[in-house]
Amino acid sequence: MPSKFLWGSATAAYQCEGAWQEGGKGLSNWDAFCHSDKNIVNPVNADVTCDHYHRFEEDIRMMAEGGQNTYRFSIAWTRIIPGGVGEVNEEGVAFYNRLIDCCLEHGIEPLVTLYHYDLPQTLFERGGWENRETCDAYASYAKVCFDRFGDRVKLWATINEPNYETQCCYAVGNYPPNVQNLSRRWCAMYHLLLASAMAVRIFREGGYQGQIGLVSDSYSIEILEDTPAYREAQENAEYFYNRCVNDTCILGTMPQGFVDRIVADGCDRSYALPGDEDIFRAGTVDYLGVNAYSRYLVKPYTTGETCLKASNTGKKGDRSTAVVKGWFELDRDDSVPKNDWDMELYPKSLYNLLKRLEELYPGTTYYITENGMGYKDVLEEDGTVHDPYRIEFLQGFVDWMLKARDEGVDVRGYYVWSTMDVYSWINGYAKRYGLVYIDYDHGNVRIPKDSYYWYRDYIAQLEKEE
Ligand code: BGP
Repeated sequence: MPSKFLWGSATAAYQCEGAWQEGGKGLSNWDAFCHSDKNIVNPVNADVTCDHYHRFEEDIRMMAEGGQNTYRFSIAWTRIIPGGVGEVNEEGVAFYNRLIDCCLEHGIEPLVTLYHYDLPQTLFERGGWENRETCDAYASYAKVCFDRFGDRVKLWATINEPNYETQCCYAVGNYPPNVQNLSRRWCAMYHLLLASAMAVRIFREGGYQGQIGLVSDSYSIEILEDTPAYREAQENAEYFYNRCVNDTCILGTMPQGFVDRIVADGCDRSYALPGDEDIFRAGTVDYLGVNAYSRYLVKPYTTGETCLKASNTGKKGDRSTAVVKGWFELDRDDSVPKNDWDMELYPKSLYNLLKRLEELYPGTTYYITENGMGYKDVLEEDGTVHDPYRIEFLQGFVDWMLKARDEGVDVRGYYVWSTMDVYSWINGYAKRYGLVYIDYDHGNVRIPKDSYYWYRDYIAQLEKEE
């Protein structure tokens, strides 16, 4: 187990690997979606993207040279078991063996996510996460990964963002299968959480060494007025965005306050079977991975049907909004700066969140598994990329994270999203998060941004002080 604080960065398979039809890989739901006529917001795909599949050695070398000692990446299920269930694809196993070995050769601790949005298309066509069979398929796939990579990987994440993924897939409807139906969303989320618990149980029963957690997009839920109605909206939103996931994987039971609310909405919970409680209880995590981008500002529900909208165009005025009937609405504070995708730039949100998590789940271990800022970065003629806005953003989050740690929250690592520029779901390639710029038009050349050097120097400085 790493004893040092981990400083690194993160990616996900679909977003960075490319090589979508190489190495015996099967088709994923994102391959299919991005090639379909439903992909209308930014109709591009990640067939090649930054070509990490062929260039990971260069990327990992740059991470090491940038002072990073950990890399969070995800395994594409479709490379390991191309059909979702059945035959293991040895070429896929070999690829991740090379990737893991390369990390270790560079002194980089791998944190491996087993599932980050890309589901085998075969399973997607059978109902995806709405179908309980996907949980069993996932559990078998997880076991293959533990068996093949567990001798070297000591940090695992079961699932990336059960909240955000299902919100996009089944509430906003901008990710496949492009549905707007909260009951279906809760069913898919339930299965994601159950699958995670199954994998944790296999991990423990198999005696694999290391830590296993779940990565949760979690938010500081804030209000602008301190009234009973606002506080109630805040409580509802906390169930809606955070506690449905975090209580379940940390405490081993779905919170009653959440279950009561969705049942009151008429949600049919026949998918919750006897015996599941035992699986959840046996599947609690060693740590919570926190993907921290911003807070949610909420106010009391007023009127209208449930409607969630994400800002995906990068155009000013394209706003993220949410009305959840009977629960809350999103509020807005125009005095807080936002990026072109309507995301608040509010670093203190991480401190507020960690303090709140510590109240709810005292003594839990955390890794900040993602934190980053999307921006339309510019490559200058002299081949440099100046991103002072990102440095300011990241520095702010890191400072607030360290303050929470100094006050006793057990945070053990921090990952910038993303290691280099990658495909951004729905948003395409204009929205860049990387510490390293990818020149997509000129052979995917890698160009460290100012933030890359800032991060390198910052880590070195901290290590000197220790
Ligand atoms: C998280 C995802 C990442 C990444 C990031 C940035 O929700 O786990 O995969 O994409 O958000 O989001 P986006 O690319 O939508 O701007």
